[in-house]
Amino acid sequence: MIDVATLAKKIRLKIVTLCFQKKTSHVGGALSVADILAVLYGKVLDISPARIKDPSRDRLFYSKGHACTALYAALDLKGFFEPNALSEGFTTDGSYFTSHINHQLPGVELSTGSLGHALGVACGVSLAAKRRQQPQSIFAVLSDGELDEGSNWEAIMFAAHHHLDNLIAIIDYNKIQSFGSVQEVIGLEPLADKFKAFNWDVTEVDGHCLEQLVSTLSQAKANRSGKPKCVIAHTVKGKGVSFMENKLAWHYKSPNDIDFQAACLEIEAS
Ligand SMILES: Cc1ncc(C[n+]2csc(CCOP(=O)(O)OP(=O)(O)O)c2C)c(N)n1
Ligand SMILES: [Mg+2]
Repeated sequence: MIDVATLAKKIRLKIVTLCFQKKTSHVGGALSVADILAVLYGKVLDISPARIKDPSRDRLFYSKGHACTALYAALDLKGFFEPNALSEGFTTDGSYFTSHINHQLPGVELSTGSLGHALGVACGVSLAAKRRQQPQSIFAVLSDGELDEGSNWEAIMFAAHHHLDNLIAIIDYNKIQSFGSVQEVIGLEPLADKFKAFNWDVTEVDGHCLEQLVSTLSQAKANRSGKPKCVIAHTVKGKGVSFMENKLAWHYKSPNDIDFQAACLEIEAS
């Protein structure tokens, strides 16, 4: 089986390749979440293409649908798609590989892109699973800028009220949104205290340390303490490509020939 570090590297290579070939955006937010998805799909989630219809499998709700290349890459590497379907279909007219994730694809639970919706849906699914006494865990991956949406805070209250301890929210806290830093647009701090005040269990991790991610996410999955769990993953937008790291421009910019060659060399050498 492919190890998590190799999976993360392959996810990054696929992200930059898709964004280069199809001239699409959101490469920075896709690279920041690559390690989180590698750990989830490589070690933590009880999901496989063969078990898509199994009601007791885990669920991942990916709220930052604009950063679709990261999720598409992870699912592709885990065998959810036919060979070449992603590379040929991505953003092609009539294809389900749309530039914001699409639930018509195997492994994608919810079409997202309009930010602020996946956590609420994940809450409903978590509540249903508890009422049916199903064993699985429900994960929701959110971006930081997305927390400006009030719908998230309704979901955060709802989850604690219903003791949804089968729910794990992961915040990709890369500190940058589309037109400015999180701090400039709407500051989130003290973010951990906010979740704690809403009666969630909170853990903060380095979102690029694979060992920390494996142990934190596995523990969050195992711990059924009566509270929903939030993992605040401190990340770097553009992580893995030095000239994209912490650069606002790479929210929307698409790599040109030179950027693409340089990015691949760096990722391959990492
Ligand atoms: C409801 C809604 N408002 C605005 C947008 C436009 N938009 C696309 S990405 C984005 C913010 C990106 O920043 P962040 O949420 O932090 O994502 P990341 O840094 O992970 O890319 C915005 C405002 C949107 N997709 N949905
Ligand atoms: Mg962000």
